Amino acid sequence: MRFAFANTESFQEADTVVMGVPDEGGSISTRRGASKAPGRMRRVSHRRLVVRREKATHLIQPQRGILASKILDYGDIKKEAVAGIVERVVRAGKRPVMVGGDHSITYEALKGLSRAKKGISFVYLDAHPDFICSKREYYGSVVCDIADLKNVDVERSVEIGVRAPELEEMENVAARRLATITISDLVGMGVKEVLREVGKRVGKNVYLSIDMDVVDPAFAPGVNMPTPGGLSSKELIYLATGIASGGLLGFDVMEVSPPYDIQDMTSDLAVRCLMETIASARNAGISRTSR
Ligand SMILES: [Mn+2]
Repeated sequence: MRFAFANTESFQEADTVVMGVPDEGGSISTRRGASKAPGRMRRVSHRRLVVRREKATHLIQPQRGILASKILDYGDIKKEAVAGIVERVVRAGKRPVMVGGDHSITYEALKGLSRAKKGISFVYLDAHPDFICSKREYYGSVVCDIADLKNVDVERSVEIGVRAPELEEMENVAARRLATITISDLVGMGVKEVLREVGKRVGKNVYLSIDMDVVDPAFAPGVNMPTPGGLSSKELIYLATGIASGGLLGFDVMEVSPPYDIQDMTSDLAVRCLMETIASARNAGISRTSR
């Protein structure tokens, strides 16, 4: 099964390449299930983004205009293959979109991206900084791992929605001068001002990573690390589409855990966020020849 919004089978024709990465080997949580997310999200997309009427099917369109993107669902791939495929997709002038799986997959994506592009900024939506450096290459060290990649510019990157940092993470954030817009900053600023701040901070090659635990458990209970006091569904979509419309190299949606979900509401939101973000993404930073 493919995502309901996939509308081409041709790599050549696609401008967006979506891949599932059903892997949670980088998670040390006792809550298992993130590897089930890509499959579940595809099924949910057919229930929630498709209207059936008199034998015909109609795809639900995004909020802003019609879905003009040519989207290939590449299917599920192994975590070890992510970096290579992302590199190939980006070099072909297309936008890679990863669906996890646990958050450590983001490091693999950035690894591939950083082989093809320079001056990469990341925008990281997460309840947690994921900036542990005393243990590496797991879902708690993602930002420490990607900060070490050449071509990733930490000082022109930003974390949004943080509300549950460990002491070590606060020290690492400060030491590496990573801008952080906590959830209370966001409440004070409003989402529109957050987007303005992001626009001022990031360079032209932007990668967006979404940990679904950035959303409040009231809207997204089916995650690895539910943390109260998070974004609403509409704030998530407003932020993700706003960031995307400024130009996006690629993005990911991680950490949905279907076994902990309630009537697929987290998968449903994640799928909606995928479709809306793809639809809003502008081609800035993407060209078939530049590197
Ligand atoms: Mn995370």
